[in-house]
Amino acid sequence: MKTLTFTAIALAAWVALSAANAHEFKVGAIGITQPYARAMLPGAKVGSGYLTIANEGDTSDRFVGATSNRAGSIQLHEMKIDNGVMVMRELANGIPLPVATTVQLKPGGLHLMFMDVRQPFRPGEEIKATLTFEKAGAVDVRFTVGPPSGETGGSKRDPHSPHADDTDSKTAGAADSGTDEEHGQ
Ligand SMILES: [Cu+2]
Repeated sequence: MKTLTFTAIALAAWVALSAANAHEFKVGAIGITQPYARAMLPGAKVGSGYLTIANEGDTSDRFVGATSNRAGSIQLHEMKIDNGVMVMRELANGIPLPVATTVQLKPGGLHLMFMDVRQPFRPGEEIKATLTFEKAGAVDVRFTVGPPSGETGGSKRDPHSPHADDTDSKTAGAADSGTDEEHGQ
């Protein structure tokens, strides 16, 4: 009797745990967890989005693109340190998803770039988007809008707003720097 109760509790706990770990979105062998985007400043035209992609299939796949009614286009970007300088580039060939790997798009690394955004993302909003994978196909997801950049600290030098420092110094550090977030290459 005691054992049975224990088993029931363990099972309940396990079910709760697997629900928490479950992928929020799935297409074929591709599981997508926790898509989130950053809130944007008023007037900003470019927003960034992040998510975790797991390939649980037995063939490699590739994340090739995304679309959203909230953006003119969405680019796949990579940010990395090159010769001590943070640089960003568009990944025209998409992001490879080898067999049995999980790829994280996160601040400071791979990310989605929402271009030509007409209505800046606000905290708490959900941004609908469609992600496309070379083999698995397309899947609709929702990006939850979290706080603006800097939530983990250390993002002061985000190259998405390369002119932020200039703007700040010219306007003597006004609260709303209204960066135009120029996004060359
Ligand atoms: Cu970018």
